[in-house]
Amino acid sequence: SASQDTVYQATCTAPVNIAVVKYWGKRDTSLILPTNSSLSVTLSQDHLRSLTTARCITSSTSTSTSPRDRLWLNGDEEDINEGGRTARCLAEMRSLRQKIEADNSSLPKLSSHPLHIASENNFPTAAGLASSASGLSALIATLARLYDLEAHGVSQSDLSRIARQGSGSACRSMFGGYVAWEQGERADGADSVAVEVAPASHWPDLHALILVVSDKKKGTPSTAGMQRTVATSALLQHRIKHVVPERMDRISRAIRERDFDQFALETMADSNQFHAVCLDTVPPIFYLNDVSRAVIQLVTELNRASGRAVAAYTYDAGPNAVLYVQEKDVKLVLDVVLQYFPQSAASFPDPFATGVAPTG
Ligand code: 2P0
Repeated sequence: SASQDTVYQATCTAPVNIAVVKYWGKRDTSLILPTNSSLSVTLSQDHLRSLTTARCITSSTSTSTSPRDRLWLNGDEEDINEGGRTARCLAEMRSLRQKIEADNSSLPKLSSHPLHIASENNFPTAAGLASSASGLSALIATLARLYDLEAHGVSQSDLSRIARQGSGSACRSMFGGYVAWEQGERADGADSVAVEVAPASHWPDLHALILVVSDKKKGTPSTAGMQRTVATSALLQHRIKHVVPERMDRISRAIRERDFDQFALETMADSNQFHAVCLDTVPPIFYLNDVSRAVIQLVTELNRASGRAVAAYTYDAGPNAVLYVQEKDVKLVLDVVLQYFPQSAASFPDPFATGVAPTG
């Protein structure tokens, strides 16, 4: 057959996203269904992205007796655990391809061959940024291209549903710009998908500054931390019922209207509440450190003295700050930050990585 000597290969990239309304809590840990909707800004791929290549091994002369899927992350081979998240994503993608092959007998039977996948990030792990979102998103985008799924009616939202099962926040990296992950109501997760709130071109004036406060690995992994919060925090129940739904509406409107003051207000309030929920967990989870808190005070004082929102801070499951800033204020904010936190080569080898947000 012709496929014997044909190499099927695809390469895609996917961006990092930083949530302004935080995802924290699952109602279904297996399907990765969240307890609340979330919303993120996609960062430019010039600075931060995952790049993934997938190859379908169709050779009939393979020396391996039981050919299997293989995965390399930043050059090192990783196990694909049976029943794990990666295995699940691969199975979902194969099953979509299988349906298309069943309806189009002329298509090569890629779904029955093993995959070799290599993925790398263009940002150092020292940046302290979660790479699971861009990594899992790049995996799904690459397999979708290899399997030619979009030409056969599979949408970005369909793909986000699969990326979600790799890592919750990954579903939001399937789009550029401003992206909501709608929590959905169904038990099977069919309506728990990412949707575009606005494309990157809608508000290109917004920049993200990443302040690396510490390059140490965080204490409590997100997956375990959020389950402890679901099990123990009364504040989380208040947040998901009475805070997030209205905040999703207000911040979506602020983005549509390019209202930076409102965007900043909601972003900082949501970061604060996420970390309050962590503190309300038993035993408590601490992600912010003294430097994180000093940055919060500095931004608060800068905004107060300016009589308007100049910068909006947000923190994920670690001490590093992301500041959202309008283009006209980038220089001012960097100057002020560097004045109060002079770079010290000894303690911070690469203290400031700046990303321009957002782009598709
Ligand atoms: C977010 N974080 O919305 C929140 C804010 C961290 C703080 O999504 O278990 O790696 O793989 O679904 O997506 C980190 O959690 O967790 C996260 P899993 P994930 O960006």
